[in-house]
Amino acid sequence: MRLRKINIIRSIFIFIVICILVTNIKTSFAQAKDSTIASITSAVDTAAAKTTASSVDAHSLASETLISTAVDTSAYAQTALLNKPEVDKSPMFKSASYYFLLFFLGCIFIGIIGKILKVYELSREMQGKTTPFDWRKVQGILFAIALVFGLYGVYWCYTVQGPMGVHESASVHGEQIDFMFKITLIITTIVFILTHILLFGFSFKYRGSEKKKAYFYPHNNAVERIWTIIPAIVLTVLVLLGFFTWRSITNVSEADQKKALNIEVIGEQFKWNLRYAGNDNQTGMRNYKLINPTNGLGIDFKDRKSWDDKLVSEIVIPVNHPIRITIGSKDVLHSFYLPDFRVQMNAVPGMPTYFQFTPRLTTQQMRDKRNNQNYNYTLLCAKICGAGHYNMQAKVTVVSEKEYEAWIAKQPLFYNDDVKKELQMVEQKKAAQNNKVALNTNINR
Ligand SMILES: [Cu+2]
Repeated sequence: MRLRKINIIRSIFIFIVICILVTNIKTSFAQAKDSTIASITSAVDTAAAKTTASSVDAHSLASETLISTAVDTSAYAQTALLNKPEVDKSPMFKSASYYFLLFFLGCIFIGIIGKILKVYELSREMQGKTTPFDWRKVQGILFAIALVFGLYGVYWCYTVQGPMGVHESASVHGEQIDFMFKITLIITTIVFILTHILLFGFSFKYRGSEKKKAYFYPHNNAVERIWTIIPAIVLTVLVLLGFFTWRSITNVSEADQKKALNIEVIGEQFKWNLRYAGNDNQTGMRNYKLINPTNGLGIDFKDRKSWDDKLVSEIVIPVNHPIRITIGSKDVLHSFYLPDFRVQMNAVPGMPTYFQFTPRLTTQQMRDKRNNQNYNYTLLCAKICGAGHYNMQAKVTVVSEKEYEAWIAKQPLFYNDDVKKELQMVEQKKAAQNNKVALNTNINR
């Protein structure tokens, strides 16, 4: 009975493996086909780009490292096509079943080696010879190797990956967040190194052998206290530090809110809509029912506050001036993310969120600090919101107060005569349609 059960389970398992194999082969074929098509297309595109590139000043386009919002997406696509011929990366992306199979094959390989060694040992035992492998010794040595590799890994992360990590914060509150990160990193590094040495070092030093006998040591209250109380204190300190830091960043008094420059940022698949509040420093109301091709954000123009609002394609903000961002979304969850300023807040449909921060370094100052005259601050989306998520970005420039004033004065009002006319036409159309419907229903009665 038991044997039958095992046989059934084995057959089901083999069936699943065969199914995965078949699907994997199919997807591999499809990928191969896609990559051939992609490489042909990219080859054709590159050839076309080469012919047109001579007429375009390619150098000036290359210096444009970031093009903001979907308004410029088509231009961006063209720029990318002209300057950077698409590298065919399709063979790099494999399906999940590929990695599952790879793991499965690895396990089988290790299993087979193990079985061969076992058979070898058994045959030696049958011949009355001792086994050549002392597994306890082998495992002890493996622990020692893990100890050395683990410690080298820490060194490698700090020396190679460290410099690639986050650089100086460009906002005032960002320094508090960086301090928290550093404290957490120092504590966790010390704990990791100590526990790593103890865990693997002891496993190596006290590895089993014929000569040693283990000492039975089931419990020690003092040790239990030490490894419970110390982590509890450390974690409490870290959590409280995080809690108070976050409160100090997000709990802004009403007086301080009034001092800030108001900007509204609305996420949409796949662009950021940016609205400046104008002279009154208050953005007008929005209503999703008012959304139409002319009024993509559904701004309510009955609200006078909206009359001086300005829709722009990039964020320009004055240095050392508090900025208050009202964040929203038209469709799915997005996340307003300014890595340089340590600002991140979800953009939630139907629920405005806020983030107030003060930039402390202008774009030029950051360029000088980073020794890169092409560096730009960037607004990104930190939620995987769909296929075009990667391109949901906008340029952010921090300038002096004077430069900001000059820039904002140049930006046109959204509620201009053309928009007024278009909106009037939309209203008239709606009214005419409503009248028609009312007339039809009356006739039908
Ligand atoms: Cu997004």
